[in-house]
Formats: sequence, C-alpha cells, structure tokens
Amino acid sequence: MHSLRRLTIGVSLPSGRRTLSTSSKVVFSGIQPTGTPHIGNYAGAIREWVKLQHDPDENCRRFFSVVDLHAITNSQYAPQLRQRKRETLAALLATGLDPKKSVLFYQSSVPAHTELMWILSCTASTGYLSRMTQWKSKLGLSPHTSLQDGGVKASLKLGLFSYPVLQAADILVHRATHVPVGDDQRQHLEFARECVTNFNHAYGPHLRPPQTIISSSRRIMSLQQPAKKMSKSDVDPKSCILITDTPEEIRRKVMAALTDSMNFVSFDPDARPGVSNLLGILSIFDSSGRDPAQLAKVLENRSLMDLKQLVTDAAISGLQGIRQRYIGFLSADEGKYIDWVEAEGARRARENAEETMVLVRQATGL
Ligand code: AQP
Repeated sequence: MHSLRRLTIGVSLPSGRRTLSTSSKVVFSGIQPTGTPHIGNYAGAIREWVKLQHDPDENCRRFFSVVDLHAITNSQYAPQLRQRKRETLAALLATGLDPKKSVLFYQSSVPAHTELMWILSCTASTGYLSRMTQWKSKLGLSPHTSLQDGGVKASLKLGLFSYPVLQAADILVHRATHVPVGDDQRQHLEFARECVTNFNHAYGPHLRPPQTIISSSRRIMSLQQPAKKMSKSDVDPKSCILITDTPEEIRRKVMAALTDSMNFVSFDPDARPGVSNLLGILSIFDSSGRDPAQLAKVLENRSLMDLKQLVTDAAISGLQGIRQRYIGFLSADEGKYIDWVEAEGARRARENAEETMVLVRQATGL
C-alpha cells in the first residue's frame, strides 16, 4: 500500500472547515445497472468490495455506486433502467455490502460526477481515448480500429467515447485512493491517473492519483462464446450465471456450456477456452483458493461431465443465500427500504463530492 502525503489545502469547505484532509483511505468502485450481476461481476468486483468492508482501518471510507449514467451509453428503456437500478442495489446488499459501512448510491444522484467530468474533459487527450479498447469492443470492432476507419465516426457516440473521462471523475470526485475492479478495467484506471496528471499540471496539485486493486480472479468468459467476456447485457441468457439464479438454472446453464470434443480436463485458455473458463469459474468458489491451472492438475483424470458437475455444485453452494436475500431486500418495507438506502447514500456522497468540487472550482476559476 502506498503512503499518502497529507495535503492541507486552505479553502472554505461546505462544512465550514478550511482544510481538506486527503490522507485517509477512500475506496470507490461502480457497477452498471445493465442487468442482474453475474459471477464475473461478483468475482471481479463485488466480492472484493465486500472484503474491503473488513478493513481494520477505522478511517477508511467506501463508496460503491450504481453507475446509471454509464449505462445510458447504450440506449436503455427508461422503466427498465429504473427497475434495474433498484435490483442492482438489492443485489449489492444481498452479497453483503452494508449501508452502515459503505456509501451506496446512484451515480446520477450526485451531479458533481458530471461537473467534474466536464472539467477533466477540458484537459483530457482524445488521442489517448481513441486508443482505448472499450468503445471498440462495445461496437464490436477490432482492438486495432482507429477513429479514421470507415464508418466509425458515424456509429461512435460521444458518450461512449468519453466514458473513461466520466469514470475518472467518479473516482477523483471522491478522492479515492483505492479502486477495486476487474482486470478489464485496468486501462481505464491508467487513464484516470493520466487525467490527474493533466489537471494538476494545468491547475496545481489538487487531485490525487488512485491505486487500482485488480481482483486475483481471472476474467470470466461467456458460457456460450468463451472468447467473449461474460456480460450482463448479453442477449443469450445461457451465456451468464447470475448471482440470483436458482440451483436449477445454474445446473442447466453449466450443463449447456460450450466446451470441446476432448474428454479430459486441462487448462489452456487459447486452445481450450470453454474448459478453461469452467476451471476459472470453479476457482472463484474454491475454498482452498486454487487457481484454474492448479485445479486442472488435480482434475486431469476426470471427464468434462465430472468437471461440469463440480462447477455446478461449487456455484450453487458459493451463491447460496444471495437469491433469498435479494428478494427480501427488494420487497423490504414495500420497496421503500432500497429507496431509503439510496437516498441516505446519495446524501453522503454529495457531501463528500462537494468538498472536492469547492477546491476544483476555485482552482479553475469557476
Ligand atoms: N466477465 C467478467 N469477469 C470479471 N470481471 C468482470 N466485470 C465485468 N465483467 C466481468 C467487472 O465487474 C465490474 C462491474 O462492471 P460494469 O457493470 O461496470 O461493466 P462491465 O465491465 O461492462 O460489465 P458487464 O457485465 O460486461 O456489463 P455490460 O454487459 O453492461 O457491458 C467491473 O469492475 C468489471 O471489471
């Protein structure tokens, strides 16, 4: 863990304090309400967030956001998005996030995220953004696509292109020191650090670069197309194991997972992506913490049917209880409990973000 200098900055803060303490540990991360979280979101992010609640550092503050502004970079049906935001929050609570220990809120409830995004956009490089892979993968383009390639400018919307700037603002507005994300977000975190460098170069050392905490679990791939990552918004329900699936749904999906014609177990993501992905899923729930290659060694004499059976049992037992708690949170106090958690989280997040914005507005002359 890197040691942070304590910066003392003399500005008027909303609380009346004249100093902004930047020495404590602040965790920030987010999830898009584009569907029910799957085991990739769980292993790559949410489970790490829950673990961070056990940090013995009493001053550590944690912010976890349902990032609805990011979700609209793909067009959404409004009533469905509203419902999914509540469901995502219920899923976070069901996995163990505790509103007494973590601030849980919808991104759009805190306008400072978009205000800082605009300010960061003014010093962010479009060249850097054009090299990022997410807008290409969301448009189904090769990672080598350039902005100049035919048809790109017509299909690429500004919101999707500038998504990493909003993500940087999400992190920096809360002065996050630690950002736990899945491996696929590594590039975006590098970009957030670049945003800090650009802003601080222009206006002084007001923003601090965050550290990335990458989950030790591998990227989980689609059960049906193991060359693609598992995604909430995948139209094929058989591609994902949702954290709220019933045991029967889990069994059916694992049994239908695409593998190959060699009836033995080995770990080779390039030659055997389907089998290797099943080992990756098994490793998420392995109580001894073995990685997929170690599990493959142990299972080298077993058939693919045995492997699928083991994955099914491990996922059912690893996700046990989440579905019941999820249903309970959604219906608690006739649905008002979720709204209360969000309203309280949003209030605390707005307060925290405003402290940064007072400084940023002053530094930029706004
Ligand atoms: N397949 C995955 N394996 C491991 N980690 C994953 N994450 C996402 N997919 C996988 C991690 O989950 C966190 C929240 O992701 P997100 O909702 O912000 O966006 P995403 O990465 O675009 O997730 P999806 O499921 O693929 O959603 P859609 O379909 O809407 O694009 C992140 O920390 C991410 O790393």
